[in-house]
Amino acid sequence: MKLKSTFLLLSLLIGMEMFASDFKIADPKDIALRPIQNSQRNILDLSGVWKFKKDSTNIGEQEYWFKGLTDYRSIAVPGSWNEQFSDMRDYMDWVWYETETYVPSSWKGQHIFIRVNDATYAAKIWINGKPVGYHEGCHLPFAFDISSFINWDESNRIVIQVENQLSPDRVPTGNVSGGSFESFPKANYDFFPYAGLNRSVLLYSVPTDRIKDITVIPGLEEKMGLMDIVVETTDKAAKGKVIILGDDKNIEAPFKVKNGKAVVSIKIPNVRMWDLNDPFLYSVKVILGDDRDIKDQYELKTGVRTVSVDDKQILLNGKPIFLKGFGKHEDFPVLGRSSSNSLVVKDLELMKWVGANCYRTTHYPYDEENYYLADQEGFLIIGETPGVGLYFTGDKEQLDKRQAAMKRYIEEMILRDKNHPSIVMWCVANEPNEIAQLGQATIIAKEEKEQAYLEFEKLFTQVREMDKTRLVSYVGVMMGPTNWFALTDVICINRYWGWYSTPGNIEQGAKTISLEIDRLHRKFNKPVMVTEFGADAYAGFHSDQPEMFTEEYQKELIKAYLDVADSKDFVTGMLVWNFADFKTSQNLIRFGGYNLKGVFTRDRRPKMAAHYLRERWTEHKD
Ligand code: BDP
Repeated sequence: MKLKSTFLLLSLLIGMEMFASDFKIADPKDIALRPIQNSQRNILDLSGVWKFKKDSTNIGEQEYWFKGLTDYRSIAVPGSWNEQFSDMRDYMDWVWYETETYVPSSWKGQHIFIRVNDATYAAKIWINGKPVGYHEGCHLPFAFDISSFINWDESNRIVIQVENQLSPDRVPTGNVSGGSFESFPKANYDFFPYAGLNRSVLLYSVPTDRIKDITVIPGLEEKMGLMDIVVETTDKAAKGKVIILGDDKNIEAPFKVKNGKAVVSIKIPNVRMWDLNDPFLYSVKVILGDDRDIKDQYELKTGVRTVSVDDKQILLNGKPIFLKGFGKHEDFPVLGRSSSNSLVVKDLELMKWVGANCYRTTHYPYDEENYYLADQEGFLIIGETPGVGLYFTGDKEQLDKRQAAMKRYIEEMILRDKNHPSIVMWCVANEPNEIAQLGQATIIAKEEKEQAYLEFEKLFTQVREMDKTRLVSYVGVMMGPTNWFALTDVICINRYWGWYSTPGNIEQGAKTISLEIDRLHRKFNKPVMVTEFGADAYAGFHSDQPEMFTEEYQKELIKAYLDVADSKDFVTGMLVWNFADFKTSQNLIRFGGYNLKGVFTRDRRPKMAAHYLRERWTEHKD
């Protein structure tokens, strides 16, 4: 009896110790450099089929599931669990993933990290039964140094717990009372809240004295290209050099690290600019140490280009550029929101096929491969945070949590994506509003409106402090506050006149958008972009006269908006909503659980509108 109670007490204590043990919070700085393979650095991609178990009562931690799953099923990583298991389509609570791997013995002596490229929404990691770290937030990577957790010469168990509870204190928001989208699952946005390890999980090794971050700040003086290269290292007082290679150039500049940082300014005579017709990339190689003793090295490719605005246009390398393209989603049958290089390539090929030159990463940062491809292929990207369904009034505690999430997202996104020439503008948020209920802002007091503006302004300030080389905007919703455009470089609006408002009447819709953008331009004297416009079209559905939900109506509405844009010299871009049909939560206005505003179907077949855009945009190509 005594023995039994001592045993119970002991296991309780061990248990308490386990629960109380600290999960480190991920440090955004650890994701700044994408893992690469070279002679100092290694990668092991853990993509494959993992063990998986649902934990609807959140009992797993108490039952030590981190020591190994029993009664599990198999799941593909990367992948969204909602697509792989029909019985878990709408499930958003806790699940557990497990895999095992050896770590190559050649990595001994280095620092070993785990990098999860996306766990939507919150994740905890255990290695070999020991708690490692915690991260909250979707669509962006996080990493932990796991060197001290590794078992050498034997298999290592990696367990990750993930949950995707939809909540008003998270971003994107969910379960918002009075929110705009009455849907199931109750996300406060229409794309399906796909959950899980949607992108790859990697192990990688780096030297102890290493490069932690490289920021390349491009500029131009006459024909002289400028690159300010900021190198951050773990080694407080090291030396090294930067080599710029490309276009018959081989420019070397030494540096000395002070307090973990060095700034190298490089001039490139007769620079070859990164442009849409010639997306030339220089190779920037940073070497830490000297030729006899290279401690670490990292090579990235980036371009020299400038982005600016005047009162009417966006200028790329000083020349006006019209942004034509789409908002899209990471979305495909079976894959859900998980990454696939085939899809990344296919989508860019189709966008080029219709003559587009730009897309916005609606409504979250995409898998990194998208940006590398756009750099190489000469395509423009507006990089968006996961800030969708944001509002800035109501419960203060929830607002503070959302603001903290946004702050982290902005930091993670810019750290990860800052060196891509393809990204010309950051989009701080999609359709933020003063209040959760669309169009109800009149019910809040003037002070509350001012307070909401100040909160939103904080996000802009953060972006501008972190990156002074790109344009910054947000995308405004119909009936949302327009005074917030004071913060932006470009006025970006999503408009559905002729669809949600004045439905069926394209002519009226075109008149309204025309008047509205005239008014906005007069008020702010900034270039205007319509970042969303479009209509649902059920592929194969036709009518002689354009009628809602037919391919004809979609095409005619897109045409009418593009005609309006062509008639105004201050419209600097038009992005059709959407590139392809995509899965949504179930909702009265989402037939079959799909948003059908794609000009391609979900499996990437062109509707009439795609053919129309191809005619119009390839002809208009300069
Ligand atoms: C816009 C949202 C977008 C939706 C779109 C629509 O930004 O995410 O999918 O409406 O209703 O307001 O199709």
